[in-house]
Amino acid sequence: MVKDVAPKAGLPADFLWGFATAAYQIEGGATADGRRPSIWDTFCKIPGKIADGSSGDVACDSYHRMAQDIDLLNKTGAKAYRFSISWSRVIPLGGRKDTVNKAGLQHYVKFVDDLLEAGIVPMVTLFHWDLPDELYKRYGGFMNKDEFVADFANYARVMFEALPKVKHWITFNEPFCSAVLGYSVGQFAPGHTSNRNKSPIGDSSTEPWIVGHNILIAHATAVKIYREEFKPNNGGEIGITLNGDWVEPWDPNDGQDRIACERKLEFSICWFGDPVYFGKYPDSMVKQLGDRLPKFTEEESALVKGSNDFYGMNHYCANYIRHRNGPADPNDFAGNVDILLEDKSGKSIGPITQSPWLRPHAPGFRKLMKWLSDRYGRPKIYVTENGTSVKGENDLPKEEILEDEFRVEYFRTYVQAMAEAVAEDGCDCRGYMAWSLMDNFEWAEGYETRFGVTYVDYENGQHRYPKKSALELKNIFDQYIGKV
Ligand code: GBH
Repeated sequence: MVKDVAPKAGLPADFLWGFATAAYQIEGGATADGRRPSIWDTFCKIPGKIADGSSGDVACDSYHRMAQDIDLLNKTGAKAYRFSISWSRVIPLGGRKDTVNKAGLQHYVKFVDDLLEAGIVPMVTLFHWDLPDELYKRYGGFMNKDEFVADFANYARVMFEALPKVKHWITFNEPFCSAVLGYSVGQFAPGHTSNRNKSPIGDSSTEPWIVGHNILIAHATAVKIYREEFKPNNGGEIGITLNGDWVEPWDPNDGQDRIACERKLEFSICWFGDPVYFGKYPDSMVKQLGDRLPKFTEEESALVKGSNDFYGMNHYCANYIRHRNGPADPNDFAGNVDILLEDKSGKSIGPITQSPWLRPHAPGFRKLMKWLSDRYGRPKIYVTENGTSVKGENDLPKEEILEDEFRVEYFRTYVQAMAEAVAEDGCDCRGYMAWSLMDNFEWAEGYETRFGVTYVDYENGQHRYPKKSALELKNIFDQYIGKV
């Protein structure tokens, strides 16, 4: 018998940790200083799309509370802050021939200066789902490759130029969600789907694949611009953030379920990851989707291949995967599998939360980090999101919300799993941003689902109250940092 030894766990001394947010989820100020609508402003106006009928019009009012948010970050001990830019605040109509809004741009220049002054490292996402609405109306947004790529490139250049002090750039957050939730399921803006009960327009069998392809080209174009025109002087780094949850077979004794797990990872993560690291789509996707999956021209493939200085990893949970028999439905986007929360014996993958898709399963974090590290040749990884909602949290009195032991336990176990991936498995993980700094607009779920380490009192002037988890993260990281 081998004696059980606790796994080694540690993180490098210069490990960057902090919190993440996104512009539309926290800023509010929807029409302040010349901002124009994004596709999310428009989507929120359609009755039935957002659970509580809300929008990001006011949200956490962060546009007017920069100093408060920085104070909050300081209270937590965070070393870094990941936030996103509202494209239609900076270029209200969005396009390369449209005017740049000085006031909108200046807001971010000042915010970056103030963060740095407070000793907090900014990590900036250029695109977290809020496409300028005008670009959608003008030419179909993501669906129009030439126009979209050129307009994104212009916007990216404007931001690189304006924020030379930013050293960590993320092009796109979770392109999977823009493509699948926006153009297949229809749950996110702009709400395209083949389901005619939900939308008069959309083709779930083709559009998500075109959108994903065009986002990859836009990402790689922005990276090329950064590397050629800005990196030599500014010395920063740039990458894309991909969502990805871990997978376990529904029936561990069924070889087909085990193969289905790999296929599910390929459809959700490698759809974007393989082009970025290998210049091509995974074989499983080519096989299932045939001509519906766009082909990279040689030039595109060369452009996209190698377009990451780091891998941005968003990770929340795990699922059980069951293979399906027979040919895949033309609208399938998961690799012809069922995504389940319970295995064959009825065991849940983890405890229930407020989010139907999210059940914590910390061992999956270590396994996925290792899986990614192996597949992509041990890239430098930043965890750009990780966090949880809490079942029924919104219905509790404030004093109880502030004692969010469930969230604290989530962070304890997930950070431990990450520290094991580094110390035991040799993963090159250099940073971690918890989702989220504060409760915010949780997209189609509105404000009922809270992901924050800070309670935001929406009824009473958007006041912020740190929960237990806000203050606990520093203690958690202190245990591991410098121990590897
Ligand atoms: C993140 O995405 C977002 O970046 C952030 O803005 C958001 O607030 C946060 O998480 C919390 O939700 O079953 O195939 O349809 C969430 C990750 C990825 C969760 C896709 C739901 C559904 C996959 N999402 N997933 S599928």
